[in-house]
Amino acid sequence: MAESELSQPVLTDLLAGLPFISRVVYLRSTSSTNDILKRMAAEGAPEGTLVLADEQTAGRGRLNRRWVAPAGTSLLFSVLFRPQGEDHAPTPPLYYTMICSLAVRDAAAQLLGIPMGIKWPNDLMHQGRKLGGILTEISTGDDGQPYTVVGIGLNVNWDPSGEGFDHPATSLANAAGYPIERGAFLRAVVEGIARRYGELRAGHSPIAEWEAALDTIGQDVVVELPDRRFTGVALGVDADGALLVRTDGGMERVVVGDVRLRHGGATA
Ligand code: BT5
Repeated sequence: MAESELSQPVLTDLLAGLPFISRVVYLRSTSSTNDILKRMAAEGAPEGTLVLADEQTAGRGRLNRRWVAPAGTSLLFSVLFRPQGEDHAPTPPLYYTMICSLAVRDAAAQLLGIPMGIKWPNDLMHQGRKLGGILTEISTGDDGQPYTVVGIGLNVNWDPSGEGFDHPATSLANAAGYPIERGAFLRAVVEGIARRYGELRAGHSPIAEWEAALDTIGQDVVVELPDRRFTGVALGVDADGALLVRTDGGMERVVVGDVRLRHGGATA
């Protein structure tokens, strides 16, 4: 596969006919696709709106960390989930992170034969290196209904290994050994998101599959919270996706935090 240029017509064409996707916006350069889509959502954008940029000047990770990617080398996009007529408790935001992570993992396996793992809660990993990350943000509309913007950043055709990020990093092209056609990969990911979202709406929980894809489970971990840090063994996740860690002092339930494998190992 060869690297390809993205543009508004290319993107519209690529994603045409997919269920769930209602509107597609291509931006050559923008601040952050999450920020743009949140603004559009506040102004009433429909569920299934997707914003993709070739460059972000203020790409964000969690806790206001930076997401860095040279122009044209990556997939940087955000998707709006705004389910109508939910008559049950709102979907936990982490469920959206889960279906998107699993969709990326499937696309990497099916299109490129690359095994990927997921590091709780939002890191996409290959052999202990970070390939991508997900930023899920929830807001409430004027109608009082919550909506969720999920931003996905994937390193595709560049080598981030020398950038000095918090974790060792890699890209799809590094993992595959050849340049990747971004459009084809994007389409496979978005197709997977649409399918998995349909299943979620039909009442199917992604928890079991996501838990099975987590590199973190069964490992000695170091958990870093905003105010403290502890070590233990990651045993699993609960129904909200919170990480359950057994420590010397008992069981900890981690909702927000960073988790590192204690010995730096990884399975995928
Ligand atoms: C994430 O945060 O991993 C979520 C990243 C989400 C980025 C997407 S791009 C489209 C959308 N628009 C946005 O503005 N954001 C989303 P976190 O787990 O907090 O990790 C952030 C950390 O990853 C940084 O502090 C860096 O150390 C590292 N990092 C930054 N850029 C990276 C890259 N390209 N590859 C690997 N690691 C990176």
